[in-house]
Amino acid sequence: MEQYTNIQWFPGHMAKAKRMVQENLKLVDVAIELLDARIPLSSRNPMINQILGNKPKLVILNKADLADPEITNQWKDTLWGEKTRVVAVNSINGKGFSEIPKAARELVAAKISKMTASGRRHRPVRCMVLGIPNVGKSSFINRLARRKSARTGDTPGVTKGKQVIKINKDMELLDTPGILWPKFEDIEVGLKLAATGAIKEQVVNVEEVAVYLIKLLKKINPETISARYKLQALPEDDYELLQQIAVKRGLLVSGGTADTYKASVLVLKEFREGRLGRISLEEPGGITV
Ligand SMILES: Nc1nc2c(ncn2[C@@H]2O[C@H](COP(=O)(O)OP(=O)(O)O)[C@@H](O)[C@H]2O)c(=O)[nH]1
Ligand SMILES: [Mg+2]
Repeated sequence: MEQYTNIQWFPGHMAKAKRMVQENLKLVDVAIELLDARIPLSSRNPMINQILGNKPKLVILNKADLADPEITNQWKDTLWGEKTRVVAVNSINGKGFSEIPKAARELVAAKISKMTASGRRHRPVRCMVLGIPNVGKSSFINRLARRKSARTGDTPGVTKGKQVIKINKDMELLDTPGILWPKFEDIEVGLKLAATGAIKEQVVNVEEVAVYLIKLLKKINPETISARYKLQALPEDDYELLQQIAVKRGLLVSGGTADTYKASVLVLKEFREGRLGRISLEEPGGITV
C-alpha cells in the first residue's frame, strides 16, 4: 500500500520549511535531493536551487525500478554538473546504493584534500535528504542506514531533535529529511504527481488523472497499452480508450456501460506497480502532449 503524507501547503508552511531546511543545511556538506526517476522535473521543489545556494548536491533518481533505464541514463548525463552528482536507485531493494558514498565524497573532494594537506583528519561527509512528500525519503534513509524505519516527519521542513546516522567511515546522514513542497501552479505537474502516486488523486479527479496518463502512455509506449489490455487499434480519443479498457476488464456499471471510474483506478494502480512496464513520463528533451 502506498502511504500518503497529506500536507496542506500554505505560504506560512513553505516559509517555515525553507527556513528549517536552510538551518539544517548549515550542518551538512552535501544536500541529497530525491527525485522520482519517472518525473525528475515535476518531482522537484520549485525553489530548490535558491534554497541550496551553492551547497554541493547529490541528486538521487529514486524509484528507478519503475522508470525507463535508458531515459534515466539521459537524465543522469543532463543533471550532472560541477557541484552535482547523480545516482539512480531503488530504495526498496537497495540497487544503486553502492555508488552513493563515492559520489558524496567526490562532491567534497577539494575540501577533503585541503584538510588532509593541513594534516587534519577529515571527518565523514555529512549529508541531509530533501524532497517532496512520497518521493521515497523515508525508504531511502532506511536503506542507506540499513534499518527498518526512519523517523517520518510529516512536518514541513525537518523534524526537531535530529540525529546523525553513521553510514560508513566516510559518510553520515541526518536521520530526518527536509520535506519540501511540490510545484502547484502547473496543472500537468499536478497530474503527473497524481499519476505516480505522489499526491492523492482526490486532489485531482481520478478519471482526469487516468485520461491524462493514458494520453501520455499512448505517446510514449502505445504497444504496452494494446498488449496489456488486448486492444488491436487504440482509439484517437483517450476517454474512449479508458472505456474500452473498462469493457475489456469487465468493469461495467448496471446497464452494461463502461465503469470508467473503476478503469481509472485500475490503470493508475497498474502503472504505479510497474505492470505496464518501466515508463518515464519525462525525458530531458521534453515530452510534449
Ligand atoms: N518501486 C519503488 N517504490 C518506492 C521506492 N522508494 C519508495 N517507494 C515507495 O514510495 C512510497 C513513498 O515512500 P516514502 O519513503 O514513504 O516517501 P516519503 O514521503 O518521501 O518519506 C512508498 O509506498 C514506498 O514503498 C523505490 O525506489 N521503488
Ligand atoms: Mg516519509
